[in-house]
Amino acid sequence: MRIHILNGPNLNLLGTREVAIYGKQTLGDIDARLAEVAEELGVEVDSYQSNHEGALIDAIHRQRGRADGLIINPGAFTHTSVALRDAIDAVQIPTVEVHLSNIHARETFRHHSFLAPVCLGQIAGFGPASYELALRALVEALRDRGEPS
Ligand code: CA2
Repeated sequence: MRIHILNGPNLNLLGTREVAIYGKQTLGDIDARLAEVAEELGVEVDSYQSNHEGALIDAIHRQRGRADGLIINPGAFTHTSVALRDAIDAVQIPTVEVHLSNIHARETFRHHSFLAPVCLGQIAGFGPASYELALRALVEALRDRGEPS
């Protein structure tokens, strides 16, 4: 089973600034932990980060016929991008939306996600653990659906 992890704009800066909101871990730290969890679960993971909406859309399209599941932190595109939502809807790959922070407890403009309605679910507010929880939940959901392990 192959899971692809996508990270959107500014998440390459994790661990360097805004540590009070997003924590001290870098994206590399998060990827390293996801690799450990993937090994434990017996699945393959790889990840991609871009600050560009079109590059993220291309990355989603590239996963057609490759990934069994997607985990995406769309960053600020969560709240703006109909195009990312359409890309997820188009490829029909089960997707979990993740956020480090609890977007529902922050500014009103962060409460709405354009992607959530086309995702299996959303995990928000657990810091880097949001990604681990998303990976565990997605693998379990795919196995329940009878995806080959
Ligand atoms: O909580 C999340 O994971 C977010 O997706 C993070 C986005 C924000 O726009 C969403 O509303 C919620 C922002 C990521 C910015 O990351 C930074 C990291 C370090 C320094 C500055 C920004």
